Amino acid sequence: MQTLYDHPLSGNCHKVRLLLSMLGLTYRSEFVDVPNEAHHAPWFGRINPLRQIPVLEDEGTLMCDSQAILTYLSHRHAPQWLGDTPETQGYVVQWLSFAANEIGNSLQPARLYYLLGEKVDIEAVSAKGRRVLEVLDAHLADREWLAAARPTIADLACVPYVALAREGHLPLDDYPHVIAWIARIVALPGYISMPGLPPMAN
Ligand SMILES: N[C@@H](CCC(=O)N[C@@H](CS)C(=O)NCC(=O)O)C(=O)O
Repeated sequence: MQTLYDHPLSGNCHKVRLLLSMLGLTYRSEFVDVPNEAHHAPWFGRINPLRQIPVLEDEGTLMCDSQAILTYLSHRHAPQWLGDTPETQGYVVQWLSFAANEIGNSLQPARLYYLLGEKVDIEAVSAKGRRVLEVLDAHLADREWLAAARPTIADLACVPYVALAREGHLPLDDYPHVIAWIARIVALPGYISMPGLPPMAN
């Protein structure tokens, strides 16, 4: 049984929950109360010295970082989620980096500022967030998925904080292609929601 060190409001954890659900993999969720500093306890430092969730524990393997966990799970269980040509595999990594860097430094901290009062330069991260949404909307204007002709882990890595952007006071109304892409992900078999995300399609 795999263990996911997890928090229900974490978009990074949700990337992993989405793939686990879409692959039909069972796991145990170990709640880490990050807003109340549980990740600074000594036991968690032994799980992840960076003191971040998500972490996946799988038969003695500890895997930190949501992008790395998506890659690991796909290699183990469903390589079609990694792209199947050199080009699409490169594009997948490009969008995983975008999720970790551009999204992780804009939409994610904007949300934390409004939800938890985290100290960030809200003007700067909001401007970056709008740029991220513009880039995504333009990219999705003439394609269904970010990196290939089918959904890949690139889509799962990017979607949570994009779909949660409204919680960071960055509404999606001006980004119709992003809205349509989110709807396509919601319609995928195994999609699961979290607070702030669209509910499962009927
Ligand atoms: N690059 C990491 C970022 C993970 C991350 O930012 N996790 C947050 C929760 S969503 C966290 O644990 N924050 C605690 C901290 O950094 O002190 C990933 O993609 O997993």
